[in-house]
Amino acid sequence: MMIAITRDVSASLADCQLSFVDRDAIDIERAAAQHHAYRQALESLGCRVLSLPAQDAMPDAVFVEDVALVFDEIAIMTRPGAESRRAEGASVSEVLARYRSLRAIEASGTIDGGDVLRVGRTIHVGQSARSNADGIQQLRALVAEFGYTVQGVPTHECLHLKSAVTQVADDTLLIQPEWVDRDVFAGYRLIEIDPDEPHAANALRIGSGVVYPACFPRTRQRMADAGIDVTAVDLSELQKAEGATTCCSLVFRDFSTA
Ligand code: CIR
Repeated sequence: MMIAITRDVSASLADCQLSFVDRDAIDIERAAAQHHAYRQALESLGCRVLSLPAQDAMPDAVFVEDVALVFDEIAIMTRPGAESRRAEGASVSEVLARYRSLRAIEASGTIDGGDVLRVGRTIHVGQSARSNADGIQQLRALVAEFGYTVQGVPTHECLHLKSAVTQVADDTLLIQPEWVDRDVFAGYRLIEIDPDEPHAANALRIGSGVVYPACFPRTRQRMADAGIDVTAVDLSELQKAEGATTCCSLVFRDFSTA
């Protein structure tokens, strides 16, 4: 059984952090409806979805991916790079503590979960404005005993590593080569996004399927052509807050029901 931790959309989402997209009016009711459909997509792919109540004082709290890293062996509470987001983790850690032994990134390290892409025993970490060298070194030390290798990866013109590259099948990554060097991922089968859809590299893999924004039909077709089963969801309002599919959940295996 897979668990997906999510959190309802904050009424204050319009006050979110923005780095690489221009501020545009966000329809909160529509964002909440899209988030509901996203949760249903996770359920349709076999997740048990846990919904935390909205945190209206924290505009970006819907993006739960950034506050924790969940591995099979442990979970690590991150220290998000944006100071406004540092209080978001407390309620998530209460839930995660039921499933994993918890560790934490300490000051002055910073990591955003959106920068962390684990593929097998390799953990790629974006060297972005949100994740610093101290955070990456702390992560390396925390996971070494479990046999993971941690590799820093420079990113350009995007918020997080997973804005630029995500895993869509066992050996296959979806990549935006203008935002991350594709040579770093030369050992994998790579699907490039369609150049007309620059934000199209963020896909959420669950089991043998992928949850994916409806607004990138060309890249979706590339995945379909590669045999990948894609569930499309409309996330337009969350995308205005610079979030997309991976960032709205923390998905992990529940060993207590395995
Ligand atoms: C932020 O700038 O932190 C939020 N507005 C968006 C976070 C998106 N997180 C993610 O993709 N992992």
